[in-house]
Parts: sequence; C-alpha cells; structure tokens
Amino acid sequence: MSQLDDTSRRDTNTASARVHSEAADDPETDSREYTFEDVSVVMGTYNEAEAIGTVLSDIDRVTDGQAEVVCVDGSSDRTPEIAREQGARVIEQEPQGYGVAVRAAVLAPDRPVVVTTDCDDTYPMEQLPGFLALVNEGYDVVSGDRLYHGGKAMPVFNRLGNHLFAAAASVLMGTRVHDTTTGMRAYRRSVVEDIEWTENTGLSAELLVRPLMRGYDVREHPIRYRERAGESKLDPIEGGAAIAKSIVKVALEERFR
Ligand SMILES: Nc1nc2c(ncn2[C@@H]2O[C@H](COP(=O)(O)OP(=O)(O)OP(=O)(O)O)[C@@H](O)[C@H]2O)c(=O)[nH]1
Ligand SMILES: [Mg+2]
Repeated sequence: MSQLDDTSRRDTNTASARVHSEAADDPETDSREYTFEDVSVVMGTYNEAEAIGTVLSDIDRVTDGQAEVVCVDGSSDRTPEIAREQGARVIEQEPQGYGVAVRAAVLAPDRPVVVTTDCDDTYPMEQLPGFLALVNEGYDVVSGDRLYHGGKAMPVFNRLGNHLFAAAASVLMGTRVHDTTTGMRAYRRSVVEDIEWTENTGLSAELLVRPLMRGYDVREHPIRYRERAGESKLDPIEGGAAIAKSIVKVALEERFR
C-alpha cells in the first residue's frame, strides 16, 4: 500500500466521499481563500510542560502569530501558565480523557477552520500550511496520515495497532483509510458543529469515520511524525481496546443511521 503514490490512493478515497455530500449546500463551504487568521489550532493538554513551549512557539512562528491557539487543560504542572504566557486561550477542565478534552477544544473556536494537534511535539507545525492549502482546495476534513512515511517514531505496538484500526475501519466503511487515530487534522468548523460526538479515547477515529460516512470531502494527507516529548497519556492496551470498540460502534451507527 505504501508503494502507491499519494495522488492515486487519495483520489479513490475522496471520489467515493464526494458522491453524496451533505456539505454541498453549507454556506460555510464557500470559495473564500482562508488564511491563518481564519484558523484555530486546538489541543487537549495534560501535564505537557516539557513540550508545550516548543509546540506553541512553533505554531506562532509558522503562522506568523495569526492562528488562534486553544488549549483545554487538565494539568497539575505548569502547562497552563506556559500556555497563557505564550498567548494561548486556556479552558480549564478536570482530566477526563483525550476525547472529552478534544471535543471541548474543537467546539470552542468561532474561526472557520479548526486544526487539532497533540501537545507533545510529535506533529511538526511546519505542516500547517499544507493542511490549510487542502482546506482551500475544498476539502472539509484533512487528516494527517502518519503511516504513509512509515511512522517509525511510533512504538512498534502502536504502529501495528494503527494499521489494524485502519484496516478494520476501511472494511466497515467500504472506503480505504490509512490512519484513523492521528491527532493532527484540519476541519471546516461546520463539520465539527454539525455532528454529535460520543467517543472519548476513540474520538480521533470518530472524527474521521462519521464525516467520511456522511459524505463530506475527506482527504488523508501524508505527514511527518516524531518521537514524543514527555510522558504518554495513553495506555496502549486499554486505549487500543477502547479505540477498536469506538471504530466498530461508530461505523455501525453511521451505516444504519
Ligand atoms: N485536557 C486533557 N488533555 C488530555 C487528556 N488525555 C490526553 N490529553 C492530551 O491529549 C493529547 C494526546 O494525548 P497523548 O498522550 O499524546 O496520546 P497519544 O498521542 O495517543 O499517545 P502518544 O503516541 O504516546 O503521544 C496530548 O496533548 C495530551 O496532553 C485529558 O484527560 N485531559
Ligand atoms: Mg501524542
């Protein structure tokens, strides 16, 4: 699969998603070119003091200070102070898991383009212009595919799990996807507002599966991924089981909706 060139495999994917687009009549799916002044970069942050300074300064540098940053924070370390010092909007929330934080984060902004990331320095922010360019090409969701380049920075167990999640989701949806649990995506805000989100650890997969199965224009986009700074907040076994369950549940709900 990794032998296929980017254009061929993605065109197949998006063609099927275009057949019955619910987004077609949406007034926000307009032809205006977005700039970083239209972008909010959002994230859950949970004891990420080791990484947050770099992540936020990278966003600031790459977007020339134009993108808004929203952190939904449950930390007991200095993460929220660092975030505020660097100009981010911080929303405090008791730690309740990835999806509870990220759902609040994607729903907080009122800018038209919402980009999610992890606050662990795994996603190079130099990739932000590529995401924005694809939204400007007309895509509703642009999903970073970490496995396209091999995902070598991922622990082997996680990498294997991610290949299995993608295979299972592809079978259930009838559309080939390659990375269902990526933390870095761009969404038109209308997409995140129009769908009801139910998952926690599995939210990342849900944020891909539901829009795809509703006919939004979804595009996977190969991205670089590097080793995490600081400690992981995900238990690979428990988290992996929760993600698998979410993929099956959400895909079946969408199929019979
Ligand atoms: N506010 C909040 N943020 C959280 C919570 N759990 C995770 N996060 C944040 O969500 C993001 C994703 O968590 P990670 O630990 O990176 O999970 P992961 O990417 O699946 O695992 P790694 O591959 O080890 O990075 C990070 O920025 C975390 O700080 C939580 O309960 N509350
Ligand atoms: Mg991470």
